[in-house]
Amino acid sequence: MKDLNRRQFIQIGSGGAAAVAVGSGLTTRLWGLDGDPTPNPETDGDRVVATFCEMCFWKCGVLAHTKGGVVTKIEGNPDHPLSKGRLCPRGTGGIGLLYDPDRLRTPLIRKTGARGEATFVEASWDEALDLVADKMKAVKATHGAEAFAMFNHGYGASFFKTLMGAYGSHSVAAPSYAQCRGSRDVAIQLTFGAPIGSPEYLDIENTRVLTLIGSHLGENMHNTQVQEFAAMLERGGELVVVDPRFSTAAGKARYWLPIKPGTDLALLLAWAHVIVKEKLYDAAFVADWTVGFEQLQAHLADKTPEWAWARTSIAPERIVETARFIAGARPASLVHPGRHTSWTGDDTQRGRAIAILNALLGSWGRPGGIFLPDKMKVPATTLPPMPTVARKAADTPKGAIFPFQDEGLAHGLRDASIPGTAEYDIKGWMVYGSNLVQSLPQPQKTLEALQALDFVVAIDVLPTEITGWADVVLPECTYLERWDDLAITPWKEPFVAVRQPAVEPMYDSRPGWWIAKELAKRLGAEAYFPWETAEAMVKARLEAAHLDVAKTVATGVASKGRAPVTVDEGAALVFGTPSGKVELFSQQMVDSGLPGLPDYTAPPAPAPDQFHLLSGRAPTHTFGRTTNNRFLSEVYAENEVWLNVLAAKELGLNHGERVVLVNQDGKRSAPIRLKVTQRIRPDCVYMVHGYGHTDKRLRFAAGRGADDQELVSRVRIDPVMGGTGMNVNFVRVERAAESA
Ligand SMILES: Nc1nc2c(c(=O)[nH]1)N[C@H]1C(S)=C(S)[C@@H](COP(=O)(O)OP(=O)(O)OC[C@H]3O[C@@H](n4cnc5c(=O)[nH]c(N)nc54)[C@H](O)[C@@H]3O)O[C@H]1N2
Ligand SMILES: Nc1nc2c(c(=O)[nH]1)N[C@H]1C(S)=C(S)[C@@H](COP(=O)(O)OP(=O)(O)OC[C@H]3O[C@@H](n4cnc5c(=O)[nH]c(N)nc54)[C@H](O)[C@@H]3O)O[C@H]1N2
Ligand code: SF4
Ligand SMILES: [Mo]
Repeated sequence: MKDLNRRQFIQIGSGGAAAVAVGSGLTTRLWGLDGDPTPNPETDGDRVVATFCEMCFWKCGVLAHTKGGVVTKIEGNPDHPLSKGRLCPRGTGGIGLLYDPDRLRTPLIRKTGARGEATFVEASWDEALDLVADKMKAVKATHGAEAFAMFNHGYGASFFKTLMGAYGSHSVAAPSYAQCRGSRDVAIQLTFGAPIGSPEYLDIENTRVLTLIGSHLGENMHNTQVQEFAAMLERGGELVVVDPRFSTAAGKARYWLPIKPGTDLALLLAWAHVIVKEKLYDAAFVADWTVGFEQLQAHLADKTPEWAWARTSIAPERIVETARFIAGARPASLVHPGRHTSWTGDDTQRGRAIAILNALLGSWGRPGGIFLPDKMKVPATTLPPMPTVARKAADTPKGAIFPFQDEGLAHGLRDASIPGTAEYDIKGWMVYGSNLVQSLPQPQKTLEALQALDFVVAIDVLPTEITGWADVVLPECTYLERWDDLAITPWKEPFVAVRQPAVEPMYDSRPGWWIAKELAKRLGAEAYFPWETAEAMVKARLEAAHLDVAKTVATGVASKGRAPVTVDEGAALVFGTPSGKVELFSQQMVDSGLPGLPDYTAPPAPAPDQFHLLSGRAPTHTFGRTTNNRFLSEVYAENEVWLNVLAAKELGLNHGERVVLVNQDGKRSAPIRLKVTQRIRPDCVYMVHGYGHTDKRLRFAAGRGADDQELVSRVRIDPVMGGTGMNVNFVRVERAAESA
């Protein structure tokens, strides 16, 4: 298909309106229909709306400039603590989503053909909502409400969670738990008895030594962290990067440790060994605030740098040197807990080792470490009590228990939709803002489940793969066209932020609140949506919190200013663990039949002709969410697979040619361009996740690059919380047929 040029795109997107300007973090351009390339700050916007971003989940405050009913520019809100006036490129590129010519425009109903053949007809909202409600009632009557599952990602999901609760189902899960941050969250909770937060409570700007172990800040663009990271480096802060790949951050690091994938736990234990043996730890913090130091010391006795060397391939003297370097900066020495940590199945234990290191460094509650956030008090909305659900959720396999699982498992609900595998079968899905076909491992199971279900409804903004598998597609308007619930964020300066529309919903798309309330009406649950609009709800909540409604809506944010968030400022240390202390040794884990201290087990290894398959992020994209965004794709339109020069030479493959990856189970990727580089270990390949879209309605992204998920046919399950370790797949690299 011929790509639309920019001018056509703008014509389609804005219905011929005057001008669309995009200022990106990288370049600032104005694309006027009259061809005028000069931005004019005086006349750029005639209205500025303060709202928050949804291009990823960080929720930065944005100012959307509009003119003549068209969003012309998106900037960072200077009053918002997460953006401080700046956005990442994806945030500024939100215009490319709003005016994406491929947006879902009207409700769709599958009329003919099998599910997945995408033979839809346009429908009215009444028709579509009636059908969804009828199907939900039918599942409830025959199988129980809990046999209807909901998958979600993103802030707008809150209304649909309420809807599911009111309907009587607790079968609710997000891939952003078991496929993302769940293991890390549980590890921090087990050790410190407190959450790490999202946004994480990391005082990076004051850190003296930041250790990134598989956390690729700079490519992972979480705005506040990247800003603080830059400030920290400017101030002379130092960086230790542990990554099999020479990441953007590695380029700025004092030490880059190209670790063998899946062996982080060995390095973490060896670092702790050195820090304990050489008495480099914060002895006062350990004595006053931790339990289990003796057990830890005994556990670490044989985890020597030499022991770790054999496992990680990092030389012992490097391990000793970096341990001393890291400890030398304590307590302003932070080992970043990461975010996406569903890697090898021992991920909660890996997270525990990171938590233990931070405890040894005394960085909890200290400047440059992990701060103790404060939160604004906004009374919770009073709703009628939710109906109780008799059966436990079906998200774990028959008989299985993950003792510290504290959210739903998305892959588990998927598996339970394949008849006969769980305590009871899941029969219907509601999918909000989650492209399960690309985001869940073992995609063959996702397709199997999708074929077995009685009913699937997808609520989305774009025709991504999951919508092609639905029976009914409900087009939500984008975040720039709707009110959502207040964001109440615990932070250094606690704040509440308002999401409100910059422009009216385009086409026949509707806000999530309206969709959820209309469904609730049809399901006899309207009492759970007591306001006419989300706007009325937001304003009522602001009033209940005694905040100035007009001012908060105008500025997009209300804060009560900085609270004491470190011990040095007078904040108190409180640990919500059973012992009330930091649990270096975890009795709770032992009581659940798990090791009380992180035990290293060797990860599965590739065959001699295979490579570890690793994935990550591109700075200008939020995985598959933005790969159809024409503005953002100007920078990185297609992913590539990184392969070390030596390996490429051995295979006779050249930079730039197309290859296919074939995994241990014979699964093949789409053709993908080869990037031959010295910046990765010779036993690994790396690609950015979120490419290789297959739905042709994504006219820009379809067929560009490859989807790593097609190669994730194996997982290793984390016994602590049920997460899916996905970095246990190995691939061969073959020349693609067409370029052979
Ligand atoms: N192989 C592999 N798998 C992974 C990862 C990986 O790196 N590799 N990463 C994992 C991680 S870290 C995560 S967090 C998960 C995320 O995976 P998902 O839960 O699937 O989340 P997204 O990819 O953000 O979902 C994108 C969907 O939301 C839609 N959308 C965007 N904005 C809106 C909106 O305002 N309203 C509605 N209704 N829909 C909207 C998009 O069009 C798209 O269909 O994937 C995980 N899966
Ligand atoms: N621009 C942008 N930013 C994003 C996102 C996005 O899509 N785009 N997504 C957001 C989301 S939802 C999440 S969860 C985060 C994810 O971002 P991160 O928390 O940083 O996690 P990953 O993407 O898993 O990290 C990938 C890095 O780990 C390295 N790695 C792979 N295997 C190993 C290993 O065994 N050991 C070590 N030490 N390193 C290894 C890879 O080479 C890569 O550099 O990013 C967030 N920020
Ligand atoms: S980090 Fe970027 S994409 Fe995410 S909310 Fe902030 S500006 Fe938006
Ligand atoms: Mo994530």
